[in-house]
Amino acid sequence: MTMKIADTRGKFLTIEGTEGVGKSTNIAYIQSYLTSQGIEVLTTREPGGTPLAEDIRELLLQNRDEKMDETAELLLVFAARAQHLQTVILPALERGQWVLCDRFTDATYAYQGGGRGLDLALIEMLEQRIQGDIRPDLTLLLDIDVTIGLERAGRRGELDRFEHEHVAFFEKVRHAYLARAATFPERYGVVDASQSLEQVQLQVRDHLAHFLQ
Ligand code: Z5A
Repeated sequence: MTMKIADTRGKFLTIEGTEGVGKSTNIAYIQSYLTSQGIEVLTTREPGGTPLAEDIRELLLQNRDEKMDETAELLLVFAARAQHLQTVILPALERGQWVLCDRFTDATYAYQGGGRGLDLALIEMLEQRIQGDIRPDLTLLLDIDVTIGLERAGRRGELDRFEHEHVAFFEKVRHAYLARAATFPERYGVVDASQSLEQVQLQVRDHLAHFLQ
C-alpha cells in the first residue's frame, strides 16, 4: 500500500512519552492553544481511535495469564494503526484538518523496539508498508525520569499490561524515545515534563508557536 497526499493536507501532530508523563493532561491545552490560533484540530489516540482499533487496544492492554508474544504485540499495534490511518487520520488530513494523535509509530519504536528489543528493520518495514509517506509533522516528546512518571501513573489505580513492566523496561523505552528525538530534531520538540504543569505548558506553547511560524 503506497500513500501520498497533497500539500494542502492538514498537519499531523503527535505527543509521546513514557508512563504518566502527562500526555492526556497536555492534550486539552494543545487543543485550546491551537483553537486560539484559529486552527481546528481532531484529537485521537493510538492504539485506538476507531471502534475496531479500540477493540485491538483492549486486547493489547488487558492483563491475561497467557503471555503475549512480542511479534504478536507488534502486529496488533500495526493492525490498529492501519485501521485508524485509513478511516480517521488520512481522511482528516486530506480534507485539510489538523490531527493531534496521542502516540503514534514513535511509540512502536520506543516500546516494541527499545522496550521489547524487536528488530528495528521489521518495524521500519511495517511502517513503510502501512503508512507510505505519512509521518508526523511535529512530535512533542514529554520526557521525565521514569520513576516519577510511574509514580504519577500509579496514582490512577489499576495497572494495565504495560504498566506492570519493570523500571528497566521503561528506561529502555525512554532511551529509545530520546534517541529518536536526536535522530529527527527537525520534527521533535522535547519537553521537560518533570516541571510543574504550568511550566510544562509554557514549553509546549513555545514548541507550537515555533512550529506555527
Ligand atoms: N503502545 C505501544 O506499546 N506501542 C505503540 O505503538 C503504541 C502504544 C501506540 C497505552 O498508551 C499503551 O500502549 C502504552 C504504550 C503502548 N503503555 N502503557 N500503559 P496510553 O498512551 O494510553 O497509556 P499511558 O502511557 O498510560 O498514557 P496515559 O494514561 O494517557 O498517561 P499520560 O497521558 O502520560 O499521563 P496523564 O494521565 O496526563 O498524567 C498522569 C498523572 O500525572 C495525572 O494524575 C496528572 O494529573 C499528573 N500530572 C500530569 N502532568 C503533571 C505535572 N506536570 N506535574 C505533576 N503532575 C502531573
